[in-house]
Amino acid sequence: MNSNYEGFIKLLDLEDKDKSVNYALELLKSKKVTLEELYLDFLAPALTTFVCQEKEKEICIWKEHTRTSIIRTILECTYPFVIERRNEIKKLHKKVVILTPSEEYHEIGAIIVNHFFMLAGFESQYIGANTPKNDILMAVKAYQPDFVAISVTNYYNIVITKQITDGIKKNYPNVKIIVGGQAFLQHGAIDQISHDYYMQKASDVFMIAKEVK
Ligand code: B12
Repeated sequence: MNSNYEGFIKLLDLEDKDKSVNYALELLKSKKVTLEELYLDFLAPALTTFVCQEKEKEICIWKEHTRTSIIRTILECTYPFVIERRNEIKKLHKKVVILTPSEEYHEIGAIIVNHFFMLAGFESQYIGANTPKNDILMAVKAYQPDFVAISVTNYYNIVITKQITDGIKKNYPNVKIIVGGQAFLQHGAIDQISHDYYMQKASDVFMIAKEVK
């Protein structure tokens, strides 16, 4: 574990947004952590390992929302660092569209994956959370991506994800589908979905970059 993680979590536990944001950005500016480390070793675990104290059960939901809002702000603030890195790397001339399906509001993972695609040299576009099937198909038609990456967290969204991936395969058979997210940790979930790549780690997108180089 990075030694700065503890300091970061202490600020988050205090719900001190200003200090948490400054702390994270300072780690990046001073090159104490890379973007990849900030995303995977700080921001992601700060959410996935968040547990509510027994005595705070009644205020648990808003505490989770507050933390998510702080992490979301930090994530968006890292965008200039992503642009800077992207300008230094070789472009792959491959387009990716990233989204979460309708009723899927968990989007921090999808945004992180979008940044990873950019860092790997893809022309990457995050088109949002809770995206209806028809809007996804219209986006594929308009944007003509080489890949569509879908992030699914809730297992009950596997049904709509199947309809979306079947629709993409039927209408745009050359578009490769990448799926990932916590919903696929459920036994059998991935077997229901038309896909070309199943990846659990955001950093796995670098493997696709190697393939298309
Ligand atoms: C924050 C949060 C929310 C926020 C989301 C805000 C937002 N703007 O995103 C809000 C408050 C909206 C929310 C709502 C709900 N949530 Co919630 N939420 C969380 C929490 C605490 C963190 C999620 C998160 O952002 N993690 C951090 C990211 C970075 O991790 P990640 O998504 O796993 O992504 C990583 C990898 O999976 C991977 N990845 C993800 N997608 C993809 C895609 C590709 C292509 C690739 C390559 C990789 C990849 O890369 C990422 C980086 O490592 C989790 C707890 C947990 N254990 O995760 C619960 C959790 C996900 N929520 C849960 C539930 C049940 C709900 C609600 C149903 C609660 C309710 N009763 O209302 C609603 C559902 C809303 C909906 N319809 O979607 C459950 C899900 C259980 C399940 N799997 O079915 C969890 C696990 C909590 C729990 N332990 O019960 N939630």
